[in-house]
Amino acid sequence: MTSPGILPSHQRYLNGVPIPVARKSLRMREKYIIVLVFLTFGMVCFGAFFFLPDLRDRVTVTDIRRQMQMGGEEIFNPGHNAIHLDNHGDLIDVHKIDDKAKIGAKIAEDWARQKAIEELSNKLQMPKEDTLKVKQEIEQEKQKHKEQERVKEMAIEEERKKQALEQVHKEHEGGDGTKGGEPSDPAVKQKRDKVKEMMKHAWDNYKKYAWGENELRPISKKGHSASIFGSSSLGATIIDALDTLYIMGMDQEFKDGRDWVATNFHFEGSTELSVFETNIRFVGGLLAAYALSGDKMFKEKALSVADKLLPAFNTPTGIPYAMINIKTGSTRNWGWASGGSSILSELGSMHLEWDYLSNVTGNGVFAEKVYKIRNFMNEIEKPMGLYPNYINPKTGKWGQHHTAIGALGDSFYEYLLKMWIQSGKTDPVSRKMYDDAVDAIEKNLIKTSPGGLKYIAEYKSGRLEQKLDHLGCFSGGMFALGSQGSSNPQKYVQLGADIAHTCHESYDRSATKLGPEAFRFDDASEAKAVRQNEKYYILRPEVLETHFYMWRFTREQKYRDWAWEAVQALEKHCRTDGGYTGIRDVYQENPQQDDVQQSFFLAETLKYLYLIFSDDSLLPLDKWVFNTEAHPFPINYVFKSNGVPVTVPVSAPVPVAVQAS
Ligand code: DMJ
Repeated sequence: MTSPGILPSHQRYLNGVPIPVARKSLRMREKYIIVLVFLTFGMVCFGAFFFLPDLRDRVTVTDIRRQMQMGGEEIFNPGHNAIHLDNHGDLIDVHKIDDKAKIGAKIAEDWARQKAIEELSNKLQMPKEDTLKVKQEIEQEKQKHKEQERVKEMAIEEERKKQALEQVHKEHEGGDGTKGGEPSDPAVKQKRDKVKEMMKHAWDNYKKYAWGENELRPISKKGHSASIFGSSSLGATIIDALDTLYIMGMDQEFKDGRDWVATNFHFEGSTELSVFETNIRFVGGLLAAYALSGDKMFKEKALSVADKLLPAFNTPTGIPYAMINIKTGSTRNWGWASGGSSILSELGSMHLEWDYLSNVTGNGVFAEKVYKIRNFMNEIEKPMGLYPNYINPKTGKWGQHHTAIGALGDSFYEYLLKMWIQSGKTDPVSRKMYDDAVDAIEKNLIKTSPGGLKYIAEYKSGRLEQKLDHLGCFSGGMFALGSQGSSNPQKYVQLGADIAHTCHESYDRSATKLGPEAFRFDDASEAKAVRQNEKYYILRPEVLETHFYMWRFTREQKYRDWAWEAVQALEKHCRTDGGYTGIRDVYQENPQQDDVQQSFFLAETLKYLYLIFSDDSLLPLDKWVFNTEAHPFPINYVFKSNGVPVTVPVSAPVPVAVQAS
């Protein structure tokens, strides 16, 4: 018998009948084809073994998110440690080893499962299919139970966070140091009562003539609003005044203000307003009212305001724009600010409010924004160690090299120090930034006039301007406050005292005993305004703020005396029967009045005066830190990403890699 062969061969025919051909071996071509078929088969098996995904261990979106949350270099460089050397020093790919092991484990697991079902069905004397069904039902039950356990655990975790938050709130809200502080000396008490009466006069008239408006025109006896507040009546004076009313024990007034906020304050419908002013006055005022009273309504309102400001931070650097339209969310900077730059004092005065807000709401988005700014400003190169007043939020490059501790710069420095204080002095980054900034200011800007007055000059594109703003007078208090934790406390209390003295001189050298908006140190005059447009006084607090800190740090009577001089001057030149007004020229015996009662007069000026004549137990400085609008926040709140406040600083987000020139 001949074998038919597995492949076609050349058939021969005789008279049309095929002749059977017997062949001993295959032809060459046939051999090649057979080899090729085996090779292909081998490769398919090889490919399946090494490259088919293991369906059981599929990677999910949740896995990816978890990986990203865990952070680490491997997110961006996943293969960086996948290649290892084996015992012989040859390269091996650990992923392949891993795959093999997984396949092996899966086969073993399937086999074990089969076996277990067989054993079980033998025991139960059931057919295999039924045993399988029972097993599946048991599995489903187990899954259900697991899910219920997971939900339970989540609820317990949520409860734990809530309780932790509430515990921290309890420790900080209300309670000691938020009321009282009555001085034992009756003469001092009398002065304090006078300040309280001034507050009542300012408040009552606002309530009578401008309730719900932003500010009061005390002479025209009607409402007033500056462009910083946008187009709506947002009750700026009410919100700025709440905490002052609270600490003064003006309970009915506080309640009236509280009820207005609860029913009428809706942060919407307004057009374009200042991100900075809205933050320091509204977010700050509402949060302080919450911190003092524990009334959660204030916290909710603060959150509603801050939420609307968020789009201002959508810049490549995280540095916010100055203005925001809260209807449309559109943002912009002022053209006059070095070609559309953001302003140092504004971008740097968000931290205290937003960090605290994140802590009391458990929503980390606010803290993340301000840490991003803080880190960016830390990383950026500073000309001569100084921070210029302007920076472009898109490119991260400095604008005009103009540095000042007064207007445009002031509260940036204040917040560096206070971030550290707010953290319970545990945040070394902010402290170092503050110390370095003060070093650079000392080296480059602090001068002494021929008459012996210390002041902080302004640096403007290569030259010094011998001028100090009223706004810059806050720095005396800041230096004293920063003396704690510095390498030379005595030196900084002294610097604070020197600035306090100079600023007091600017008051004392005027006819009204109130200080001008800015004063110069030229040959002809010292601590006096020279230009007409620098001679006004608009009820600003900064000089009294410094007297307050100096009083607390030194106990020197002169600070109380200087504060009292200011009370008398305010009563003489600024009090009207419809409230308090600013004046146009401090050097005139009978100055013209500007007919505006600024909201910060109630928030800051009267608060600092009241505190100067109070005992230290009212808002003690180791428990409270004031924002730049004098709104007090509790110390020791530091944001942590799980929403639970702790007393150690968060490791802040990495700054974006934009460099300034
Ligand atoms: C207040 O709104 C704040 O103190 C701010 O930091 C600077 N200007 C005014 C008061 O002068």
